[in-house]
Amino acid sequence: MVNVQGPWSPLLGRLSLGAIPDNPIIMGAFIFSVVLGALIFAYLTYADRWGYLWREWLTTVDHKKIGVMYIIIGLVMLFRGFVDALMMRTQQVLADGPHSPGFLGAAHGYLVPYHFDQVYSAHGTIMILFAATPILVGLMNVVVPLQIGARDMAFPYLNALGLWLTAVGAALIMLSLFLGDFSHAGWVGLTPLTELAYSPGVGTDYWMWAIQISSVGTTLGAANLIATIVKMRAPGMTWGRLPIFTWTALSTNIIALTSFPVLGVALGLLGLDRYFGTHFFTAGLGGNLMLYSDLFWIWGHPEVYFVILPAFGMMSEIIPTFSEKPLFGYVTMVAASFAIAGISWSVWLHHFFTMGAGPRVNTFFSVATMVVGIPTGVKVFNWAFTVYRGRSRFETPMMWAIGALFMLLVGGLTGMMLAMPPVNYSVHNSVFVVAHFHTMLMVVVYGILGAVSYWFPKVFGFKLNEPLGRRFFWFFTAGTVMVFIPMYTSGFMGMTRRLDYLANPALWPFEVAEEFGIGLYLVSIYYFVRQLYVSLRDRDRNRVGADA
Ligand SMILES: [Cu+2]
Repeated sequence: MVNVQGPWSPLLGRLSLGAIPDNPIIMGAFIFSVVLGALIFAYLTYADRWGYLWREWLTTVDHKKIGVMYIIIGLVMLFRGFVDALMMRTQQVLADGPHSPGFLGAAHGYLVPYHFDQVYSAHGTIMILFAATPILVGLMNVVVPLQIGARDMAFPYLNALGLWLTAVGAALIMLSLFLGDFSHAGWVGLTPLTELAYSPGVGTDYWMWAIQISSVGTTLGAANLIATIVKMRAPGMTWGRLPIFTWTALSTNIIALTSFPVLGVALGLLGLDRYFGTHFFTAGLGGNLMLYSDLFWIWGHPEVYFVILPAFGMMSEIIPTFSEKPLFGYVTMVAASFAIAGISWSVWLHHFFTMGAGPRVNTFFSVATMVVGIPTGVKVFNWAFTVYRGRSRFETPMMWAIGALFMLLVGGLTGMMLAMPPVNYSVHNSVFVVAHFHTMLMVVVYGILGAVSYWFPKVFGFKLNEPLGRRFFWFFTAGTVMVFIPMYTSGFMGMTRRLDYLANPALWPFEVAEEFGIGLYLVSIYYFVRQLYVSLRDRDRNRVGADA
C-alpha cells in the first residue's frame, strides 16, 4: 500500500497495511469477531431472515424497536468496555506483584504501556458514550411515549437517524481495534497530548470522529424527546400527572441539548488544530491548553448528570411500586431533578482544582459542587420516606433500586470529600477518584438493571427468572464491593491512576482483591446470560397479564 504524503496528510493517507496490529490479543479478538459475524450471517441466510431484519428492524421508525436497538448497541459496547476493565485489572495485578513477570513484549505484565493507555482510553469513552448513553436513550425511547400515552416520538424518522449515527460512532470505535489504533489520551482526550505533535497516529481521529458523529445523534435524540414530552402527551396527561421517569427524562434531555454542542465545539477546535494547523490548544504559539479542559468539562460534568438523572427516575418508579405506597414528595422530586440539572452547569472546575486557579475560583466551584448535594439529598430522603412504613417486597427490581441508593450514598459522600480542594489536592489523579466516579456510575448501572428487570414484562410480555436474577444481583454486588473498596483504600494511600506498572508492592494486595472482584463480575455475567436464557425458555410459564 502506497502511503501518499501531502497537504491533506493530517486527514487522509495515514492508513496502510502496517496499520493492522500484529498483537496476538487483538488478533484473537479479530478472529472471534469474524467467526461471530460469519455465524450470524449464516443463520440469517439459512433462516431467510434478511428481509424481515431489513423491514422490521433496520428501516423501522417505531420507538420501541429503536429503543431496543439502542439497548442492544449499548449492551454489546458494555461487554467490550468490561473486557477492557478485565484487561486493565489483569495487567496491574500481574505487573505490580513482587515478581512482576513481563511477556508478550511487555517489560511488566502483558500489555506494553502504549496498549494499556489505549485500553483505558477506550474503556472510559465506551462506558460513558457508547454503553450508558445508548442504553439510557433506548430505555427513554421505549418507556416515555408509553408513559405519556403518545403513539410514537414527535419525529420518528429523526429518531431513527439518531440511532444510526450512534451506531456509526460505535462501529468506528470497534473498527479502531483492528485497523490502526485508538487514542492513548484517556476518555478526556487531554491536550496537548491529543494534538498532532504528540498523537500523529489515527487513534485520536478515531476517538474524535466516533464521539462527534454519535453526539450529533444524541443531540437530535434529545430535541426529539423534549418535543415529544411537551407536544405529544395524551389528553388529560397534564404536567402534574406526568410520571416521574418522564420528568427526569425531560430534565436530562435539556442537559443533553445544551451541553453536547459544547463538546462538539471542543472537539471541532481540536480537529482544526490537527488538520489545519491552528493553535487553539497547542503548547505555545498562542494555544491555551486549559481552554480545552474547561470546554470538555463544561460538557463533561453535565454529561454525568445526563446519565444519572434517568437512573434516579427509574428508582422513583420502582421503589413506590415495591413499597406499595405512592412516591413521597412528587413535587420536590421533580424540582430536585431540575435543580440538579441547573447546578450541574456550575461545577466543572472541580475536575481540575489543582490547575491553580486560585482560592476564590476554587472556593466557588467547591461550594457549587456541594450545593448539588442538597437536591440529591432531597431525593434520597424522599425514597427513604417512600419505603418507610411501606409493604416492601424485595423482588429483583427493588433490590437493584435499593442497591443504587447505597451506591449513591458511598459515591455521594466521597464526592463531598473530593469537592473540598484541600482533600482534592491530595487525591487528585489517584485511583480514589476512579473509585468515586465508578461508584457514582454504579448508581446508573444498578438503576438500568433494576429498570430492565422491572419493565421487561411490559415490552416482552413475560417475567425474568427471579432466583437467577437474585444470584446475578448478589454476585454483581459482591464484585462491586471487592473492586472499589480496595480501590478507595489504595487511592487514599496514593496509588496514581492510569499506570500500567507501579513499583510499590505494598499496594499489590489491593489489586489482588480487585482482580478477585472482577472474577465475581464474570460469575454475575454468567448468571445474567443464564437468567435471559431460562426466562426465554420458560416464557410461556411466566407470561404476565395486560395489567403488568
Ligand atoms: Cu464533575
